[in-house]
Amino acid sequence: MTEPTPLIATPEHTVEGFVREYLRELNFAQGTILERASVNDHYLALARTVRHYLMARWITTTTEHYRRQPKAVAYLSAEYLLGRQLDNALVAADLEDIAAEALASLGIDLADLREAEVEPGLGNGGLGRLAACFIDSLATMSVPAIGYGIRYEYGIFRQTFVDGRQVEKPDEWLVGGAPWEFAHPEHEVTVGFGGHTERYVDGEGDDAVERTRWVPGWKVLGVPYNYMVPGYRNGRVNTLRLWSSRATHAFDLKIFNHGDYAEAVRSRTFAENISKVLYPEDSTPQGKELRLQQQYFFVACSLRDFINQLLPEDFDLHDLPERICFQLNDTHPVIAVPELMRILVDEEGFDWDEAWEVTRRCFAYTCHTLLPEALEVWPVDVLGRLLPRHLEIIYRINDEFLARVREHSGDDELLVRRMSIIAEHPARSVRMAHLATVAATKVNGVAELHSQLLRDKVLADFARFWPEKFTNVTNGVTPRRFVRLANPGLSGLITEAIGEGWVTDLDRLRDLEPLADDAEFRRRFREVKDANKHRLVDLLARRDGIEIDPGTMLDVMVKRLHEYKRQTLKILHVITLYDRIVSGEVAVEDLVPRTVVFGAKAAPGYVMAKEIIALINHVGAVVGAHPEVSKVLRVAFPANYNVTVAETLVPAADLSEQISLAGKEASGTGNMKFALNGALTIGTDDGANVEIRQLVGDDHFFLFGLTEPEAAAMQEAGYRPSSYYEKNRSLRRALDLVAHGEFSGGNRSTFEPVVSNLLGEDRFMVLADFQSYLDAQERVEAAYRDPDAWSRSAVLNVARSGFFSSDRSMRDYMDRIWHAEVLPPL
Ligand code: GL7
Repeated sequence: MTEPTPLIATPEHTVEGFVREYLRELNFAQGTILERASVNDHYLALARTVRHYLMARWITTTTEHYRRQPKAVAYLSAEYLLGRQLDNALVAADLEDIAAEALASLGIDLADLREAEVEPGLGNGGLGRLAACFIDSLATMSVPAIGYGIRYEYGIFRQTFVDGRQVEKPDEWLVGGAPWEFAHPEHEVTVGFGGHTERYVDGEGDDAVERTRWVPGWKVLGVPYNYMVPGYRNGRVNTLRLWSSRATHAFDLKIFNHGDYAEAVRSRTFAENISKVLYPEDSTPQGKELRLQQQYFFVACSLRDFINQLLPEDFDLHDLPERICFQLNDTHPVIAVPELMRILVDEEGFDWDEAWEVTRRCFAYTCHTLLPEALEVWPVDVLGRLLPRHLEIIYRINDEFLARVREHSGDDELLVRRMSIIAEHPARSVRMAHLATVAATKVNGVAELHSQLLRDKVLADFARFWPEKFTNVTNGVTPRRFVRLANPGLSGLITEAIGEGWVTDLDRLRDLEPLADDAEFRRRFREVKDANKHRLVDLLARRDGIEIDPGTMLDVMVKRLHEYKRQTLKILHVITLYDRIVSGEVAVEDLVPRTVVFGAKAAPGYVMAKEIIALINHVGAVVGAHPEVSKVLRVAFPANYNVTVAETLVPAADLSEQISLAGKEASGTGNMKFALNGALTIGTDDGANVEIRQLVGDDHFFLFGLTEPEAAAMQEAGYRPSSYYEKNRSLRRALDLVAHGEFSGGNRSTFEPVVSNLLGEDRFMVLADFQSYLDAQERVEAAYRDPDAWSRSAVLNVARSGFFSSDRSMRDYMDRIWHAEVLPPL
C-alpha cells in the first residue's frame, strides 16, 4: 500500500451539513425525494449519512494498522449479537443532537426511523453478545483488532407464541437492505472440503523432503462483508469482517458447458447453505455436520484473509506470534489450530516443530461453559470425511502431546486417556476443548468461580500439567450500549453528578457512592427509574399489546430458556403467590404488587425448554385472569426477546433474577447490565453473581441457595428431589396445582413432563433451592416497602458495578493474554 490518497472531506458536523448529506443520500442512493420516501428509504438514507461521518476514521484506522503492523488481536467468534447499529453509530460519532434536529427540520422524527432497523441477531445469547461488547471496547480503547465471524443470512429465529407455545419464524434481517455492511467480493477466499491427502517428494537430491498435500473434493468461496466498529469518540473505527459463502465460479461455467443445470444448482445450494442460518442452540451444540462446515469455513477464510490482506507481502510467518493473537471464542473456531498448521507445513514449507512453535504462540482460548454437554466433540468419521488433512494433523498433535504426558506422568494410562484429544467412547471423536487447551498460550474462564471450576474440575488434568496456562478474565458489558444509549435518563443524572468521563472509565461510578445518602439524588434516581418504566409500558403496549402497571415492582428474568438457568424456580414462586392469595392465606393488601417479566427463547429442538415456556404463559394467563390475584401479580412474557427489547427492559427493572444452580452459569452478563442500571439482584452464588455481590455488598444483594460445593456434595450423596416435595407444603401445593391442571384447563397431562422431571430427576436442583428462594423473595418484599432504602441500595449497585465494564475485561485480556499494542486516539 502506498500513501493513501486524501479523503473527500467528512460532511460538516452541523445541522445544515447533515441535512445536505441526508438529502443527497435520499436522492442519489435511494432514488427518491423527501415527499415520496418510505420509512425504509428514510432509514437507509439516515444510516448511510451517519456512516459517512465515520468513514474517514475507518479508513485512517485501517491504513494505520497496515502501516504500523502493530501486535494486534483477531477475535474469532461464530456469533456476534450486535443489536441495532444506528444509535450506536450516532453516539460514537457524536451526532445524536445534530441528526435529531436535522431530521426534525425535514419533518421527520428520528425515533420513527430507529424503529425501522431490524437488529442483526447473529448470535444466540451471552456468548454472542459478549463478542459484540468486546469489539466495541477494543475500538474505544484504540486497540488494533479485527473481529471475524459469519454473515448468517438468517440470524436467531423470530419467536412467536401460539396458544402459549413457541413457534419459530425465520429472521429475515437482510430484506430491507443492509446499510451497515460493505461487501468485498474482490477479496473472496477459496475454501476446500473433503477429498483426500497425498504424499509427494518436494525438491531433489539432498534437498528432497516428503510433504503432504490436501486435494479437496470440492470448494466454496467466502466473500467478506465489512462492518464498522466505531470507538466512542476517539476517532477510531475498527472492522468486523463476516464471511458469506458462495459457489465457486466453476459451477457457473458448468451450467453453460454441460447443460447440467440441476447438478450445478445443487452444488450452488450446498455452498450457499454454509452461511445460511445460525444454529439456534445455546450451550448445547447438536453436533451437526453443517455446523462443522460453518466453523471451518469461517476460520479458513479468516486466517487466509489475515495473512493475505493484513500482512505485508514479504512478512516472515515465523514472526506471526509477534503480530497477532487469534482469540478462540469457545471451541467453535478451534479448527483454526490445525488449519494454521496445515498452512505453515503444507503450503509454507515449515517443518513440523517450527510450525507448532508458531501456532501454539498465536492462539488463546476462552472457555464459556461448565456443562459437559456444551463441550464440542466431533466424531472422527465426520471430521475425517470433511477435513481429512486436519484430522491427520490433529492425530499428530495428539501423539506428540500424549508422549509428553507419558514422559511427565510415568505412563499413567488413565491420565493419558482422560487428557487425550481423541475420545474413544461412546464413539471415536475429537474433543475440541482439549485441542484448544493443548494449543493455546492461555486458557481463560469468564468469571472467578468459573475459572476456578475449570482448573479444579473440567480441565483439572491440564491445569496440573500447565498451571501457568490458566487464567481468569471476568466478563464485562459495554457501558456505551447498556447505559449511555439504553438509559439516557440515568446517563444524564450521572454525568450531571460526576462529569462524562464514566462512559469510557466506568470505575468513576464510584464517585456516586456519597450520593446514595443524598435524599434529593435518590429522588431524582427514582424519577429516572419511573420514567424508564413508562418507556417500557409504551413499548410492551405497542409491540406486544401487553399492559403492565408501572406502579408495581418490576421483577425481571430475561435470558435463554435453559433448565440450568431455572425459569421453573421463578414460575414456582409465582404459583406460590397465586396459591396463597387464592386460598386466602394472604390478603392482597399484604403483598407488594409485582409484575414478573420473562423473556426467553428455547432452542427449537429442546422439548423441555419449550414445555417450560408454555407453562409460564399458561400460568401468566390464569394469574392475569384472576380478579383478586391480578390486583397484585401479573406475568408478562413478550415474545422474541432480543437486544433491542433488552435496551428498554433492563433500565426499567427493579429486581434482577439470576437464579441458576451454583456451578452452572459460567458468568452471566445480563446480571451485570441490571446492576449497572440500578436493579437489585436476587441470585445464587454462581458465575459473576459472586463478584457482583462482593462488590455491591451483602446488604444490597439478595443471596439464596446452595453453594457450588454444597450442590456437588448433595449430588454425590444421591439427591432425591421428591423428599423436598414431601417436606415442603408450599412446594407441594405449587407442584400439585400444576399437576392437577390448574393452568391447563383441568388437563393433567399437559405439564406432566415438567412435573415428573422435577420430582424424578431435577438435575438442576430446583426443589432443593425452593424454600431458600421463597425466603429471599420475602426479604425482597420487605426491602421494597421502604422506597428510600431500596433506592439507596440501587444507587450503590450502580456506583459499585464499574468493574463490569467490558473495557476492564479488555484491559485484563491485554495484560494477561494478548499484550497487544494500543494506538493513540485520533
Ligand atoms: C455462555 C455462558 O453460558 C454464560 O454464562 C456466559 O456469560 C457467556 C459469555 O461468557 O457464555 N456460554 C455459552 O455457551 N453460552 C453463553 O452464553 C451460549
